[in-house]
Amino acid sequence: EIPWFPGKISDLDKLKQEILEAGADLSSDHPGFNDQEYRNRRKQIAQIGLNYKHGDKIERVKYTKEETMAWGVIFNKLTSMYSKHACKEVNYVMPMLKNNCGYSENHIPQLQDIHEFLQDTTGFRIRPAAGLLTSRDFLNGLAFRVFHSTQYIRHHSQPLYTPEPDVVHELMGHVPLFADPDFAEFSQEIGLASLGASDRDISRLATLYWFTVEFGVCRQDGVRKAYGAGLLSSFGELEHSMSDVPDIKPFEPDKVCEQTYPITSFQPLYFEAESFERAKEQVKNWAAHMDRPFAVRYNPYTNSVEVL
Ligand code: H2B
Ligand code: FE
Repeated sequence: EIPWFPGKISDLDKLKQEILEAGADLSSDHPGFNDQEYRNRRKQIAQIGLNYKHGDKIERVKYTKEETMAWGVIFNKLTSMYSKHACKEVNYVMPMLKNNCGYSENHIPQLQDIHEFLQDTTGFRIRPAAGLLTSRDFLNGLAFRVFHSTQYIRHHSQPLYTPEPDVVHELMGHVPLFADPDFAEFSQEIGLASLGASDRDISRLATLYWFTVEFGVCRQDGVRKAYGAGLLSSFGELEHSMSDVPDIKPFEPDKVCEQTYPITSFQPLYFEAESFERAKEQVKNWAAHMDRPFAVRYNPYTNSVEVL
């Protein structure tokens, strides 16, 4: 039995937006757990994602002073580290995000502006998401070059910590590389592999995603650099990943997809990719041997998937 999957881009409206635990009702160690005002705010912003339909303009959020200040603290800390530790593609794109999307210390960028910028660079799209999606739904979106992004921000009491994705993680961590053509292709390749995949293969793909898009490092001009969003959005882990503390292994999908990992502490192990282009080929080859009785091909003219 092949699990249902979206065949055309507007089918993404049919995803149930089944929001996983951390986002739906905040668990008890969450910094915002006891703040009723924060919880209401989260609900209000989540509604934008729940109402969204393909082709709509993404409703703008009027962020409060408190929210913008939390953004500013992290924005400054992270950007000061990028020139040294982020991969060159991120450093190439950051100035464009400042010029085109209002990235600055005093302003939380709006998803609609980023969406339009990505449309012009790699054709990536943004859909507002109410919270953490299931791996299957999230990866299925990538097949269509759609990035499901949260729109709320972490609790202001702890600007350097969040137990779940928030707008800082999405906009600082993920967005810059979705503007890079090779990385965009790489991400779509993981997405296409997820369409109709077995639960077992979805879990393998989520692990590949974890060790690349979230926590990937690469080597550029002989120096280790960060490209994973979990690193680019956490100054503590960015420092850790560039130190000689963690173990570093070459990126090999067969091994990576079975690797276990902690989710509440810094990673003890990172995989180093040669380049996004090479990583894309590796994932493509890996996907060709997946346990799936069909292959898929993306039709960019119609934004639909052909099943072969
Ligand atoms: N949902 C949302 N809203 N944003 C993410 O970055 C995200 C997600 N990542 N669901 C997914 C899960 C990722 O951790 C993998 C594919 O499991
Ligand atoms: Fe992420």
